[in-house]
Order: sequence, then structure tokens, then C-alpha cells
Amino acid sequence: MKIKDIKIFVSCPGRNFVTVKVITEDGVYGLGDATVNGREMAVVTYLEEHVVPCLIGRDAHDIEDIWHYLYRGVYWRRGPITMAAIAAIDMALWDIKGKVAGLPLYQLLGGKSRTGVTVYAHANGETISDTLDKVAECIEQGFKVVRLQCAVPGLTETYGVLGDKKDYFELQGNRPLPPEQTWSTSKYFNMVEDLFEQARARFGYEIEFTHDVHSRLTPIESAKLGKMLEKYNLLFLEDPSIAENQENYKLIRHHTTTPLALGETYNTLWDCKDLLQNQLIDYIRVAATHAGGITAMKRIADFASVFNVKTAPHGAPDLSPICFVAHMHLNISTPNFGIQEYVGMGNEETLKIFKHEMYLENGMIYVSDKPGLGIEFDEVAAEEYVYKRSYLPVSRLEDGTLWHW
Ligand code: EZ4
Ligand code: CO
Repeated sequence: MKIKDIKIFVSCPGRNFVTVKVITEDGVYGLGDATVNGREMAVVTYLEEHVVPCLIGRDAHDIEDIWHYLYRGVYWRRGPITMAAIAAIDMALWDIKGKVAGLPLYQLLGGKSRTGVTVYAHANGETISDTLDKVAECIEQGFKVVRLQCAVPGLTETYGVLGDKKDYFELQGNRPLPPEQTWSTSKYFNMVEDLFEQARARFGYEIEFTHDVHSRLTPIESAKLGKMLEKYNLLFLEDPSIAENQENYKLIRHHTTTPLALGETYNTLWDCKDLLQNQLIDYIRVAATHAGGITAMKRIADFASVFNVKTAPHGAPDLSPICFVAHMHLNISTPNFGIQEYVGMGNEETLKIFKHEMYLENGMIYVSDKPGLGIEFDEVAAEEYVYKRSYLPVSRLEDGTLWHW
């Protein structure tokens, strides 16, 4: 099963996706996602210049060896660009292996540990009552877990609140340079408790809630927030503080029993090793595309299981449907799976390019039994949607200090 060719595609069906196709001499091919939001072309160059030439002629079945060849075999390990490139190749090789075996990927990963994959939906609003109306819609649609984000009064834009722009997909092509947003921790604190107090008053305690702080707080502020929200019984609080220094979470953890979720930007197990082994978090949110593919996700999940940490893979729309379907196979098979973030399967244009059979029913997603990943990529349709340079926003405090976005 020699690798004959590897093709890289960049398309923008509303937002940019980097897609990798590994083709074998036998004609079997596999697909992978290599999208790093705002840094797409860096991964393309890394793949084309530094990865593809080394893989032609190798056996597509040697997933572990190829993974280590691209990770351990290079002097420059880790980092988002390298790991996204490894991830895409790894996904494509698992896709190939599944196709050759005639089995859906989850069967190769150990089979089903559950019947379906529980997901959480997003409720984003300009005001608290607007957010709560969105929660009501989510409950109506059958979701059992909802993430609540609300605009912060006094700030012009707030993370996760998209107003009438509705879905993230439309936003990206309109950012030729990074937009700037303002952050104020005190203004945020004036809003956030009311949000959950009113949410519990309206919906009771049957429904589960999460909230994403997007790393805006210092560790002691996170500790204060976790403590403040304890009585509202969150499933988890996501990314309260940056954990470049993983020790930060000791401080947060010692002050609060609000469960903590972290890791959507992590590239390897090393980024969260201390957090996991010291049981400083409850959910690890690494994504297949950014943490080195299916092989690495499985390893991280197994390590996390030793410390009672569950997986809650990142599910933002900047991960392509290929990553999402890879997550579904992992989620259905991983014993310590917790929950999957879900913001839809993609806009109309995206679904013209990426064709799959996953479906949502009653807040759960089901994956098809097609061999491999069970997703197709329409190269011709993709050509219509050309790459557009685009950036994530940056964040500043009200006095102009650059802050965590
Ligand atoms: O801002 O994926 O939980 N989800 C998130 C995302 C991130 C984007 C950045 O590319 O925090 O919305
Ligand atoms: Co997040």
C-alpha cells in the first residue's frame, strides 16, 4: 500500500479549510484536516515543502512509524503548524486503513463504548434574556447541554456573541487584517453571575450548562469566578485562564469545585501533562487537527483516563467536517469520552464540498458505518471557493494593553 501522491487543497466555503488527500498506488485514498485558523498557508507550505516529499513511496499502513517519523524524526518538534500537518496525514492514513479493512474507523479504535455522542449547543446573546431565549430554542431542539455566552454591557464586541452575523462561517472572509476588541474583567464580572442566576431561575437544574471564558482572566480571578458560579452547577467552565504555566491551575483548583475544561489550542500531550497528572482539570478539549491526529488523541485520552479526566473535543467551525467526523469516531469509542462541542455540521457551501452521513437526533450525533472516516471531499466543488486571507481578532484592555483574545 505505497503512498503515490498527496494533494493539498485550500478552500473557503465561508471560511478557510486546508484539506489533505493521501492517495495510494492501489487507488485507495484518505482525507485529513490541516486547518489552523488564520495561519492556513503556513501549514500548506509545511506540508508541501517538508512533509509530502518524505512520504511518497512509504507504506500507508505504517501509521505509528509515519507519525513518529514526522514528530520525533525532525529536530523541530511540536507547535501548531507541525502538529496540524502531522494530524492531517494521520487522519488520512486511518481513513485508508478503515477503507482497506472495510470497517468504520471506530471499529479499529476498539468499537462502540456508547450508543451515540452527546453534544452541547451554543446559546449566544446580546443580552441575558436574548441568551436565555436561545437556550430555550436549544432545549426545544433536544439538546441536554448548552454553552451560554452573553455580550458584556459597555464593551462593543464580546467573544462568542455574533449578533445578527449569526454564524461564524460568514465572518471569516471579511477580516483581511485582525479586528481589535476590548476587554474589561470588571465589566464581565458585573454580568456573568446574573447570566447563570437567571438561567437557573428560568430552566431549573435538569439542563446542563457550560461557559467559555476564552482565557481572559488571571488565575486568581478564575478562582473567584469558579467559586461564584459553584451554586449554578456548571458542567464545566472552559478556559478561564491561560495555562502556558500549567501550575496556574493549582491555584484555581484549590479554590473551587466548579469543573474545569481546557486544551483547544494544545498541540501535544506535553501541553497538558501536568494538568492531567495533577488532576487540575476535568475535561481535556484537544482537537484531532491541532493535537496530532487520531493517533495522538487516543494517546492523550488514555493518559487522561488514568486521572479521571474526560474528553470534550473542541468543535468550533474552524475545524473542518473531516476533523468533526474524526472526533465522532473517537467519541463513540473512547471509554472516558465526556461531551462534544457542536455548532452545526457546516453551512450550505461547506456541505457542498464535504459530504457525510452524520446526523443529529435529540442532542446526540450518530456516525455512519461507512468504511474509514465516512466523509467525501468534492475537489471540483472546492475549486469554486478560493482562499481568502483572514485573521482572528486581537483583544486589548480599555487602556490599550494587549490582552488574551
Ligand atoms: O475561539 O476556534 O470553544 N470554542 C472556541 C472557539 C475559538 C476558535 C478560534 O479559532 O473557543 O470559538
Ligand atoms: Co473555547
